[in-house]
Amino acid sequence: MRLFVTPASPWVRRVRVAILELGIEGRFEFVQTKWSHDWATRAVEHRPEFLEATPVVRIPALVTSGFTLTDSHSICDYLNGEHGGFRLLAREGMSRWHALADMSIACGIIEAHIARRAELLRSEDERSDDFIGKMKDRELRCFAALEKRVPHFGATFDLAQITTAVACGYESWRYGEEWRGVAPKLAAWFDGVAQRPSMTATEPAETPQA
Ligand SMILES: N[C@@H](CCC(=O)N[C@@H](CS)C(=O)NCC(=O)O)C(=O)O
Repeated sequence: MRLFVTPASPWVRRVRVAILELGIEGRFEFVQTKWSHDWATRAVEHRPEFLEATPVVRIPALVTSGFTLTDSHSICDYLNGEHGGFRLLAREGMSRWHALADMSIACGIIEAHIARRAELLRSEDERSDDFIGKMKDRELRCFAALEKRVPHFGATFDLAQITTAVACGYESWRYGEEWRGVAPKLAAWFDGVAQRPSMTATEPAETPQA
C-alpha cells in the first residue's frame, strides 16, 4: 500500500502513529509530497503520481490494490477494522461513542490548526486577524474540554488518544505552549505519551518545499 505523506501534517501523523501502534509499518510505502507555501490559496504543482492517486489532492491519501482512501478518517477506519482487529476503536457499544466524542473534539482542534495555518500563509494585507483569533479560541476551548476528559482516558493509546496527542503536539510545535495553561492535566498526560516510540518517530517537521 502507498501512503502519501508530509512530516508537517497532523492528519498524516495520526495515520502514521496508528500504523506504528499496530506494528504494521512494513506493509506501507511512504511517499513524500512537496508543497509550495502557496498551497493555502492556489492550486500548486504536484507530481503526476499524486494527482493520479487522489482527486482531492490532500494528504494523507492511501492507495491499496483495491481502492484509494483520501482522508485520515477513512484511513484510520480501514487500519483499525482490516489491519487492527478493532484494537484502536471499538466496533460498537458505548466505548466507541465515548471515543468518538473525544476524537471529534481533537479533530476540531486539528481542523482549526490547518485553517489558521492556511490563513497565516496569506500575504499580510489579505490575512484576517479575526479569523486567526477565532481558530485560536476554538483550539483553546477544545483543549479546555479535553482537560475534563483526562480522568476518563483508558489504558489503551487508542484512536481518540492518538488524535488528541497529535493535536497537542501540533499546537506546541506551530503555535506555542499557551494551551498548557488551560489544560494542565492534559499537558502532563501528553508529556507522557509523547515518549512513545510511535510519537517520537513522527515528530512534526517543516514540509519539504516544492
Ligand atoms: N479531513 C482531511 C483533511 C486533510 C487535510 O486537510 N490535509 C492537508 C494537510 S494537513 C492538505 O493536504 N492540505 C492541502 C490543501 O488543502 O490543498 C483528513 O482527515 O485527512
